Amino acid sequence: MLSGQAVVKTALMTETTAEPQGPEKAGIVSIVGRTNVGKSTLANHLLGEKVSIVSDTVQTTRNLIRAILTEPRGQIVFLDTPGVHKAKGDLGKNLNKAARSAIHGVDAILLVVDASAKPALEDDGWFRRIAREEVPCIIALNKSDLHSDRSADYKALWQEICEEKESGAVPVWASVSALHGNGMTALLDTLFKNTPEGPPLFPDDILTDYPRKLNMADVIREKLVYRLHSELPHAIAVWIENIDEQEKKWTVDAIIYVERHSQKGIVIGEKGRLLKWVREQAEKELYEMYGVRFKLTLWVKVEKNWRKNVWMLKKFGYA
Ligand SMILES: Nc1nc2c(ncn2[C@@H]2O[C@H](COP(=O)(O)OP(=O)(O)OP(=O)(O)O)[C@@H](O)[C@H]2O)c(=O)[nH]1
Ligand SMILES: [Mg+2]
Repeated sequence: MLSGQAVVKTALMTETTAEPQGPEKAGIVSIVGRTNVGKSTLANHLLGEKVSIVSDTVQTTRNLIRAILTEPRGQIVFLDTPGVHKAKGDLGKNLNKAARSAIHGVDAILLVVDASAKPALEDDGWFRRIAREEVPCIIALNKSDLHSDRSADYKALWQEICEEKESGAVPVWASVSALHGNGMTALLDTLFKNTPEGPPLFPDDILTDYPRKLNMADVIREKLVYRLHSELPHAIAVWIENIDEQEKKWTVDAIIYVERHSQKGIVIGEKGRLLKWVREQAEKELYEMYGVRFKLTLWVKVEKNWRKNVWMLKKFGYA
């Protein structure tokens, strides 16, 4: 539950190796990489709680989301970022820019790659970007549960780029499966080793400072994206218009923005079936997250070219 921390902490403490308690530690770790490599899945697993939505569509994450892990040995504030990909429009370009600048002013960089596939152009870009960074870099070779292991290709690429850039940077390589949780203990130990001394940055009972309205909108978008294909997931934005918090039930009005009338029909589905499924799934997940029943009302609105409209992008926090 996002508001109830006790469960989360117990789960995490059994998973991590107990270290003798030393001085207080606190730091910010930026989780970066190309789109779809599993950054949000990893952030959620490191935290033991879902704070960031996940899908197999590109640029699922559209905002910078802080995932705050507090343990007896210290606090790490993970920054989940949008995945970089070849962007055509303003939305994609803005998200790429936000992700690229998220490596500045942090204590360590956690670059995630999909080690089950060959390095892509965007991986090359990230390697070049971090090769001369002064902060510690950890490269998570994710999706280790899948059979094809291309880790050696990533290590060779790193070598090549460092030679070209005359950099002696040596990252820590960590083989993980964010989906199944393999390699998490070792990864967390490495991250805490690279965390500077200092008092916590957030109170110890906070998992994220991501605004509730944005989180609720993301949960609805995640369910939509799960059912929609092709270009449609990119043409969708969700906005929470109103929340009425009663003790036993929260009544929420949400607007689903699409760009064309034809898309509106697809989102609603035959006899409203798709929208009904989305509503039910989102209500269920929000109940699990917030521990209170939800009554969602979903409206679908056409907003032509919202992805090019700077005001709309600002409204959603995408610019
Ligand atoms: N097999 C396998 N799949 C994974 C693993 N980690 C993530 N995935 C899947 O990869 C897809 C993308 O995961 P996300 O966590 O949304 O990836 P992301 O890097 O945050 O993507 P963007 O937000 O678009 O940048 C989802 O279908 C995940 O279930 C893993 O360790 N193994
Ligand atoms: Mg993501």
